[in-house]
Amino acid sequence: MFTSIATKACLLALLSQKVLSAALPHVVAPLGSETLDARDSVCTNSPTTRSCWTNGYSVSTDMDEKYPNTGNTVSYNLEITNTTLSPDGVSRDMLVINGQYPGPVITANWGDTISITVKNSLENNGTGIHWHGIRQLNSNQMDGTNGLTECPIAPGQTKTYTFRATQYGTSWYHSHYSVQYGDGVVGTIVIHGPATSNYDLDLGPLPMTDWFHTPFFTVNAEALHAGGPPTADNVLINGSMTSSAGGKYATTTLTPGKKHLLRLANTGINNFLHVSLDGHPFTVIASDFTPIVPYTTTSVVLAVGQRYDVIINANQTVGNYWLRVGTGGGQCDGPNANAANIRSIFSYVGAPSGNPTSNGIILPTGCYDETTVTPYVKTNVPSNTPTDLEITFTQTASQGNLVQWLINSSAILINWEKPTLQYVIDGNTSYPKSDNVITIGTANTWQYWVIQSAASNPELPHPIHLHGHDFYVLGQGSGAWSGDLSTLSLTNPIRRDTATLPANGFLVLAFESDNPGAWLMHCHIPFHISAGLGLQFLERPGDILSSIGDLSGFKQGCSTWDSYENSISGFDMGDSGLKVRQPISPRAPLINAA
Ligand SMILES: *[C@@H]1O[C@H](CO)[C@@H](O)[C@H](O)[C@H]1NC(C)=O
Ligand SMILES: *[C@@H]1O[C@H](CO)[C@@H](O)[C@H](O)[C@H]1NC(C)=O
Ligand SMILES: *[C@@H]1O[C@H](CO)[C@@H](O)[C@H](O)[C@H]1NC(C)=O
Ligand SMILES: *[C@@H]1O[C@H](CO)[C@@H](O)[C@H](O)[C@H]1NC(C)=O
Ligand SMILES: *[C@@H]1O[C@H](CO)[C@@H](O)[C@H](O)[C@H]1NC(C)=O
Ligand SMILES: *[C@@H]1O[C@H](CO)[C@@H](O)[C@H](O)[C@H]1NC(C)=O
Ligand SMILES: [Cu+2]
Repeated sequence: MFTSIATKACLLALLSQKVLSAALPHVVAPLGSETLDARDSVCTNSPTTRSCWTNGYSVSTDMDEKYPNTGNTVSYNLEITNTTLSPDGVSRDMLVINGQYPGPVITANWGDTISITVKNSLENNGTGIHWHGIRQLNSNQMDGTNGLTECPIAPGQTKTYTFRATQYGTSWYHSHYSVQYGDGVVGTIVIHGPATSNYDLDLGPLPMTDWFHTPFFTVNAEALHAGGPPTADNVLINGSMTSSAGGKYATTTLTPGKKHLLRLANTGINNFLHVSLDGHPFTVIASDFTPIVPYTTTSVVLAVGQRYDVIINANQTVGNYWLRVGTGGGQCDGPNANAANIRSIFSYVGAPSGNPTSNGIILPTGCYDETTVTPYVKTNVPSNTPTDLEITFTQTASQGNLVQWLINSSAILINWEKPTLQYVIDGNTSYPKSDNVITIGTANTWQYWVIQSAASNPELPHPIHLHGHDFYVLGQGSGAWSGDLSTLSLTNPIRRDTATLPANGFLVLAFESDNPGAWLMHCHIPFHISAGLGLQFLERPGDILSSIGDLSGFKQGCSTWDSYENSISGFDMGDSGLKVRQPISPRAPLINAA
C-alpha cells in the first residue's frame, strides 16, 4: 500500500508520512527541539543515533500509518506443559512454556513477520496465546482471544499465529484461556526499533508479577466469592525472588560507563508495581508501544499490562545496587505478603560478589498511571461526545456471594465453542447479550468512550486494556466525569494500550476504526474480567472476512476444540460464578485477558 522509499533519507520519510497523514485526521508534527538525529540523511540506527532506523523509517514515523517491509519472518515454537517449579523457593504446580518460566523472549525487528507455533501439551486445559499490545492489523484471527477470535487450542493440538510487527518496543504475551497465565503461561516480546534517546546496550525485558503459591484457578474461584482481593504471596522479578523457603534475587549486569536500555513490564495479576534503582535515575522513553518525549524520574509505576522502556546510565561507583519494587500499598490493589522485601540486584562488571548495601528512595505507593507521558509522534484528536460505559458491581448472597463486575448491567460471559468470528462467518448478528458486543460499523472514524465506575463500587482501580488498537487517553480522574468536552485532553494525548480507570472514577478513551475485527476491551486483573469486566468491539464486521483472509486454521481449531469439549462429560468451564445459573453449559468465563 505504501510506496517503497528508495532513499535512506528520513526527511523524505517524514514528508511522505505527511502526505499519507492527509487521509486520516492525524497531525504529524515535525521534529521538535529534541537533540535527535532523525533528519540525518543517512538514517542508520547506532548507539549515538537511536532516533534513526533504516530505509526511511525513524522514531518520527507514525507507526499507525507506516512500517518497514523487511521481508523477514522470525519463527518460534512454544510448547505449553504442566510441571513443578519453584521461582521463589516455594515449589508449586505450574503451567509453563518450553519448560521455562517466564517463557522465551520473542524477538523481532520492526516490520518483520512473526510466526509462532503454539503446542498445547497440557492434559486438562485448552490454551491460546494473546500477544499483548500487538495491533494485529488485518489479522484479528491471530489475536489469541478464546471465545472471540478463536476456539481454545485443545490438548495435543497446535496453532500457528502469524502477524506483522507494525509497532516496535516492549510487550508480553500470555495465555488468554481463563486465568491460565496466573499459573505461568507468560513471556515477553521485544520488537527492535528506533528510540527517543540514545543508549549503548539493550538489557532486554524485566518482567515483574505478583505471585501466588496456590494454583491460580483455585485462587480465582475463591476470589469470585470473597469480600475483597486475595493476598498475593510474593512478587517475582524476571521470574525469581526470595522467600522463607529460599529462592534468589534476579541479577542484571551493568557495564561501567554505558547507558543501558531496560524494558520494564508488569506481567502480573493484581498489584500495581513501583520500581526504582538505587543511585540510578530512569530516563523513560516509551510507554507501552508508544515512544515518548524522554523524562527523568527516580521511580515509575506500572499497572498490570503496562510497560516502560527506561535508560539507566551506569555512571556510579562500580558495585552492586538494589532494584526496589513496591506495590500500590494494598488498599487499592490487593495485599501482598512480601511487599516490603521485593528486590533484584543490578551488578556492575567488576563488582565484588555479595548482596548490595546501596541506599535508595522510599518508594511511592498508590494505584495510578504515570502522568508525564507525552507521545513523541504527535496526534491531535477531534472533539466529540463519548458514549457511556457504566461499570457497576454486585455481590449476590443467593449465589454464594457471587462477585460480578458489569458493564451497562451485563457481565461478559463468552462461549468457547462459538467465537465471535464464527458469527461473522455465519452472517449472524444475534449475539447473546452476555457476549457484550458493541458494533462499530463505519470505517476510519474516531470512536469515543467514557468508562465510568459507579460511586458505590468497591474502591478499586482497573487497568483497562484494549486489543487491536492503541487508544488515546482523553480524560482520567476520580468521581463522575463532568461531561464537559472542554476538559478533555485532545492535543497529543497519551496513547497506549493499557490505562488505569481510577477507583470510582472515569477514563475517557478514543481510537480510530482502522482495524476490522472483534477486539476485547477489559480490565486486565484476572479476577475482574473473570467476574465480567469486559466487552468486545466488533469493528466493521462487513470488512473482517476480506481483511483476515484464510480461515482454515480458525475452522480447524474450532473443530478439534469442539470434539474435545464434547468428549468430556459435564466439561467444567471453571467457576465464573455463573456456573450457579448454568451448571453444565458451553458458556465460558472469559478470563483474562489481556
Ligand atoms: C497438571 O498436573 C496435575 C497433577 O497431575 C493435574 O491435576 C492437573 O489437572 C494438570 N493440569 C493441566 C492443566 O493439565
Ligand atoms: C485447567 O486446569 C486446572 C488445573 O491445572 C483446573 O483447575 C481447571 O479447572 C482447568 N480449567 C479448565 C476450564 O479446563
Ligand atoms: C532475565 O533472565 C534471563 C534468564 O536468566 C536473562 O537471560 C536475562 O538477561 C534477564 N534479564 C535482565 C534484564 O536481567
Ligand atoms: C549519571 O547519569 C545521570 C543520568 O544520566 C545524570 O543525571 C548524572 O548527572 C550522572 N552523574 C555523574 C556523576 O556523571
Ligand atoms: C450504556 O448505558 C448508558 C446509560 O444508559 C447509555 O447512555 C449508553 O449508550 C450505553 N452504552 C452502550 C454502548 O450501549
Ligand atoms: C445466531 O446465533 C444465535 C446465538 O448463538 C443462535 O441461537 C441462532 O441459531 C443463530 N442463527 C443462525 C441463523 O445461525
Ligand atoms: Cu479490574
